[in-house]
Parts: sequence; structure tokens; C-alpha cells
Amino acid sequence: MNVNDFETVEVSTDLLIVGGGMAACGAAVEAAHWAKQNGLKVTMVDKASVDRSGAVAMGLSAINQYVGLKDGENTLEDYVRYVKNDLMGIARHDLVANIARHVDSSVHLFEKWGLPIWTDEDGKYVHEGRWQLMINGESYKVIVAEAAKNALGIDNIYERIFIVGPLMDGDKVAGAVGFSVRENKFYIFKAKAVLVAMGGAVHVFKPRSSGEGLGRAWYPPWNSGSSAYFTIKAGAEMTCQEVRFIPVRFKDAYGPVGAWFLLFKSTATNGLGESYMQTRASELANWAPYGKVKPVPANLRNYLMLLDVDEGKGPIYMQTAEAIKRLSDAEPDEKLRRRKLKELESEAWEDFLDMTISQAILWAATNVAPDEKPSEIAAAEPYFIGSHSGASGAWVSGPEDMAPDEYNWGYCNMSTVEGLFCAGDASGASSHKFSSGSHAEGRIAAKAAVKYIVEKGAEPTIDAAALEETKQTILAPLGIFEEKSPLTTDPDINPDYIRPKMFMLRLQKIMDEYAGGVSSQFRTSDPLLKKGLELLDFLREDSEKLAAEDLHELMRCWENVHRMWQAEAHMRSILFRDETRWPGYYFRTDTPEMKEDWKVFVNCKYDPATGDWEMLKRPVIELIAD
Ligand code: SFD
Ligand code: AMP
Repeated sequence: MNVNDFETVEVSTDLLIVGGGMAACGAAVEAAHWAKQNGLKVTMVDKASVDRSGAVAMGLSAINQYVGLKDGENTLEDYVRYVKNDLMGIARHDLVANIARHVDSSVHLFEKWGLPIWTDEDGKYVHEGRWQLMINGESYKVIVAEAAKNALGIDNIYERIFIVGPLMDGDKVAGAVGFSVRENKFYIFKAKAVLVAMGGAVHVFKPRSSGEGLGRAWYPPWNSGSSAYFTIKAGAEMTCQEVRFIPVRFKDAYGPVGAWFLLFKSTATNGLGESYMQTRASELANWAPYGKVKPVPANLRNYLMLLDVDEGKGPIYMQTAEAIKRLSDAEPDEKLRRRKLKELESEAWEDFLDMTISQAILWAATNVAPDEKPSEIAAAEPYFIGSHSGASGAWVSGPEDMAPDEYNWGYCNMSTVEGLFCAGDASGASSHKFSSGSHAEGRIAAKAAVKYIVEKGAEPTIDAAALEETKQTILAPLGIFEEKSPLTTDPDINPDYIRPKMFMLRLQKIMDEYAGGVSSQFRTSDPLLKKGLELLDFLREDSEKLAAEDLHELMRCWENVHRMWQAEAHMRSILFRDETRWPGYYFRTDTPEMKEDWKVFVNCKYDPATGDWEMLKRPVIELIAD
């Protein structure tokens, strides 16, 4: 495919939102409001269709962040304590509190827009756990997208455009570049400010799924590290790149466990029927003070389970039948008890049908009736997701009224790069925002970005020659395939190029074996990481030989380049933090203990001019006491 066949489309706007997921849709609604008052243009670009893009594509069965501030259910301080404890002390209190004070209003908007939130006989929200609300959420994303589309107007939304990277005007962000995944079009978006919300990163590590199930993951595989790549390449300081998330999920189809643990109050046991949370409880003292908090941090819950797995005590089971029996037995009346049983059974299936349909299919395929027998659970492969129980993302400025000087350089949620804002999985150190908090953070960031444009926004100056070079680089894999593929009979085997799937498998193998993936039982060390980084260097060399047969494969090429950069930031950060702080997420075998002098943020920064990485420590400032 000749690169010269590509039409170049140029779009000029004031605020550019890249991504179309929860954070981006929140940003769209808020930005549209403030932009109208100031006569500004807002443009949103998604690589997919906003209606069903991002992590919420399949729907969700719960809203995991609802604070209930107005009803006095909880305080902001409660939420900050919960988050920082769950992350073993590493959290930006200012960012977490800022999202927590706005999240309820996002939830109320979802309800107003038509999302069914469960209520009890008194009309009160049904909680899954302290912070979580139950929803009938199969169409959650469609509902949230509709509001975003109405707010921005369809002409300002570009779908099926894959954003490759930032457009810069010196040190300042000036827009983004990408290509259509349907037509031969190269896109240049020029903007006065850019809000990055392209989600987290999946398939950086080898997944447990293989063979016929290859590609199946918990978080969506189409979240491929574009946020991290965009911010790293713009020169933004990144934070918590070592804080991956390993979710415990129903084995092989990745069904969520939250409803079982919190709503149904189920227990998990090893193959001998022992509850590892009880038999291993004494281990928690080694991770004080966080081993003592309630709930036990997610990584420590994982760790206790992994200790049993290490000793060959699997399979690990969610005792679904036991939980259902206990809940239905609590009903003394025989007829009501039978009805209760039916209700619980259908809630169990709906939990999966609302957000992880494949798990319901696997249950059906393997004759599982949750009220009759337990189901296997397992620790999944690592994900990079700043919005859940991981923390990776860009280092962003905090709210003026809460952030200490160290955390404040002007506009809220602006990265260390002028005009570059981040939200959702794209912003770090503010874990446990989930779908609702990501939406709220998108709103916060968009409001600040509009303020920035009004006060400081300037038309960007772009170097046309450099831009032409960028276009050639982005489209190069198409030319490589066209020129070199006739040289062999099998297009997969060619000494002159590497196809994106093979490239991804090679990346995953490096990460799995050297950076503490599933096959290494999440263990790594200084020598392993150094070897892994050496191998990653060779992979980077070969990234220039990626080949694409068509536009779809061109997207796959760049997705994997994005993953590779996320991988590098991750390995460098684990290497820098020479302690083990999150056993259950990863374990540094050479530094197996948590150290008080490492109660800091590990940040890193790539210098686009020199190609050098800088590792930094930033203080954890406790704004809210224990
Ligand atoms: O319980 C490009 N999440 C849950 N949150 C909840 O509130 N409740 C739950 O029940 C949740 N569960 C859950 C969750 C996620 C998944 C996959 C499952 C279950 C199975 C987490 C939330 O979904 C998550 O926190 C938010 O969605 C994060 O929001 P955001 O905006 O940061 O990411 P996104 O929604 O994935 O959107 C990303 C967008 O970027 C686009 N994109 N566009 C252009 N160019 C590129 N290069 C791009 N790369 C990506 C995407 O298309 C998308 O629009 S539970 O199991 O945890
Ligand atoms: P999950 O399905 O694992 O994504 O969990 C959904 C929500 O429940 C998240 O807010 C989790 O932090 C929380 N959660 C899951 N399991 C537990 C548990 N065993 N104890 C406390 N909170 C949990």
C-alpha cells in the first residue's frame, strides 16, 4: 500500500480529547458546558465506536465508587484512608479526595440518563459493598456515550481513528496524530490543549489464556497502552509505573469476584477446603501497618492465596454453593426460601452476563450450577490500570484547594507537560476510581483544560517537515509488508519483517519470564530485570521492522509499540524501587521486604530529545491521618 495514497486530514480545535471511554465521556460532557460559555471548540477522537468502546464495552454489574457524601454515608477522609491503605501507603491524597468529592454527582447523572441502579423497598441504593452499588449495567457505556455525543455534537466526534502519538510545539503539546482504521487517511489534530483518556494496558504480559482462548483477558485487550505511550513520548513525568494490578478472577474466563466476596459474602478456599485468609492470617503481620487494615489490601489477599498455590494446595475455589446456601437458609419460611434461592441464582448469572459474558458461557459449558458446586478462581496476569487497584499513569497536578506545593503546578490534572491533561487510567497515583471515578476525573480535567485554554491557550506552531517524517514513520509498516512479503511463500515467515502478533508474543515472553509474570509466579529480581531490559532493547530495534498487511494490522503494529513502552517504564520502575511493597502483585526476591525509606512515589521521565530515562523519588505527603 503506497504511503502517498493516503490523504492527510487536518483538524484544528481548541480542546482535543483522545479516547472515548468513561473518562473521555465525562470530559466531553463537562468540556462542552464550559466551552460553550467561552466560544471554544471541543473534539473527541476514539479508535473504536464510542457507544461500545473501552473497558465498559460489555457493560458492568456494579459501580465501584460511590461515596454517599450527601447522605452522610461516608466522608472524603474515609475514602482516602481506604485507598491509601489498599495501595500499601502509596496514593496521592489530594487526587483521591478530589475525585471522591465529585464522583457521586457522576453517578446521579448516570441514573438521570437512564442507567438502572438497584434500589431496595425504601428506594435506597443497594450496595454491593461499602463503596459499590449494584446496577443492571449491560448498556452502561451506551448510556454514558449518548450523553457525551449529545453534549459535543456528532460532528465533533471522530470514531475509528487510531491515535498514535502526540504532536508537539517545543515542550508544549500541540495535538495528536493518527490514522483511520477504515480508510486511507492520515489525521493531524491541532489543539491548544489535549486531554488523554485512552485507558490502560492489557497484553503487555503473557495472559493465562492460550491456544483456543488466546487473547481472552479480564481488562479489554483493546486498551493497549496508548495513554502511557502518548504521555511518555510527550516527555511527561510518569508515576507508579511499577504498580501493576493482578486481579483475582474466576479461572479461565476472568469473571469478576467482587459480587461474590462483598454481596454474597462468599469465602475462598484451597483444594483442601481451608480458607487461606484464615490459615495464613499471621503472614499479614509482616506487612504492617497495611497487613492490619480492613479490608485487607487487594495485593495481600492475592499473596495469601499465592502462598497456598506455591505449596501445591490448589485448586483455589470460590465457595459459591456455600454462600448461596447460607443466604437462602437465613430465610425461615420454606416458600420464601425457595424464592430467595432462585433470586440469588439469577443474580449470580446476571453478574457475569452484565460484564463478562464469557464466564457465563464457561459456566454453562462446564455444567456449573453456582448453588451446587464451587468454581475455580486464580490470580490473573498483570494489568496497567490506574483506575482500579493498580496506580500507574501520568503524574498530574492536584486541586488548588487541597494539593500541597509539591503536588501543584497550576491546572488540575495537567501533567508536567504544558497543556497535556490526563484522566482515568491515564492519570496515576489515584487508584480506585473505577468507572464512576474515571468519569468524574474526566469532568475535573476537562474543566481545568478549558480554563487553561481561556487563560493561556495559543495556536500551536507545527514543524511541517517533522510532521511529514512522522507520517512516513507511522505508515511505514504498510510499505514494508508490500515490498517484502512477495519474497517468501508464507507471509508470516520473512527475514525482513516481523508481524505485530509475533512481536506481541515476544514482548509477552520477555515480560512473563523476566518481569514477574504468571509463569514466574510474579517473582522478579535485579538481575532478571536487567536481562529483560536488554532483551527489550533488541525488541525495540526490531520494532522498526514491523509490517502490516492492511489498516487493521497497522493499528496492531502501533498498539504493540505502545505496549512495549509501557513495559519499559514498568521494568525500569520495579528495578528502581529496591524493596517488595506489593507482594501478590509482584515480589522482588532479592529485596523481599518492605522498607520505610521507600514510602515514596517512584516516578520516571523520558527525554524525547536525548532518549534518556530519568528515575525520580517524590514524597508521599499524608494529608489525611490514619
Ligand atoms: O468489578 C483509543 N471496571 C469496573 N468499574 C466499575 O465501576 N464497576 C465494575 O464493576 C468494574 N469492573 C470491571 C471494570 C472493567 C472491566 C473491563 C471489567 C469489569 C470486565 C473498571 C472501569 O471500567 C474502568 O475503571 C474505566 O472504564 C476506566 O476509564 P477510562 O476512560 O480510563 O478507560 P476506558 O473506559 O477503557 O476508555 C479508553 C478509551 O480509549 C480509546 N482508545 N482511542 C484512540 N486512539 C487510541 N490509540 C486508543 N486507545 C484506546 C478506547 O477505544 C476507549 O474509548 S470490576 O471487575 O472491576
Ligand atoms: P472486583 O470484582 O475484584 O473488581 O471487585 C469489585 C470491587 O470489590 C472493588 O472495589 C474491589 O476492591 C472490591 N473487592 C473485591 N474483593 C474484595 C474483598 N475480598 N474484600 C474487599 N473488597 C473487595
